[in-house]
Amino acid sequence: MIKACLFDLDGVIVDTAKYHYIAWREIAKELGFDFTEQHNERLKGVSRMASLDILLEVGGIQLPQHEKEILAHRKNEHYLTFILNMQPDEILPGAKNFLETLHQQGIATALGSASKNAMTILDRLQLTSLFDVIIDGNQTAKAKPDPEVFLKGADALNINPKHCIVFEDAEAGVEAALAAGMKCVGIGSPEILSKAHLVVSGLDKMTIDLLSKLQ
Ligand code: B16
Ligand code: MG
Repeated sequence: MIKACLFDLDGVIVDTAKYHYIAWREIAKELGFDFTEQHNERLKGVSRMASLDILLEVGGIQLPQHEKEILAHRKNEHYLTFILNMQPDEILPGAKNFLETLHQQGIATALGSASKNAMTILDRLQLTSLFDVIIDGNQTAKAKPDPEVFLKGADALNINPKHCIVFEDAEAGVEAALAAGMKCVGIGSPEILSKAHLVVSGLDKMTIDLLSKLQ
């Protein structure tokens, strides 16, 4: 029986990857190298500091920890200038509707995101009230594919993981859901998300009927 749905944020509810990309590209430019959209793919679902490590690897640069922290902070300041201007029309197709349907059906909802800016983003999109529980990068120590973020979500909802379904766009996120003992719906390409129990192109393709078939 499905009692809760847990959602990743970037790539499932909203596309923040494009803003992460502009901000990281600026940091790479300051450091003197190109950071392409293809490189950016490697940052999806990855924490801020781990993203910086990937960027520095691309540029072949090594820096001491305190300098890395300054760069990560600067990237975030730049990223926030975009995030603070986001509008509800940037919610990905079907996401709001599906969250509302779950509430009508009495199915609990949680956010499970690596982002430390998740609360700001949900507020800008006017979606905060549609989540019963929000677990983000401020409450987790271990990154996906570790199941921590989703287990904390289920725990806060007081629902057994076996009654939970996770919606994820990143391979590491799908692995985290499976490691948590949950079912997973992949959002995106079936080739990349082959470990998910079901893959759809977006939440606009999800229905309660499809959910119930996952039990
Ligand atoms: P922040 P998700 C992730 O969001 C992004 O996909 C990833 O690119 C980003 O580095 C990470 O959040 C941390 O974001 O710098 O805002 O803390 O997919 O886990 O919702
Ligand atoms: Mg994601």
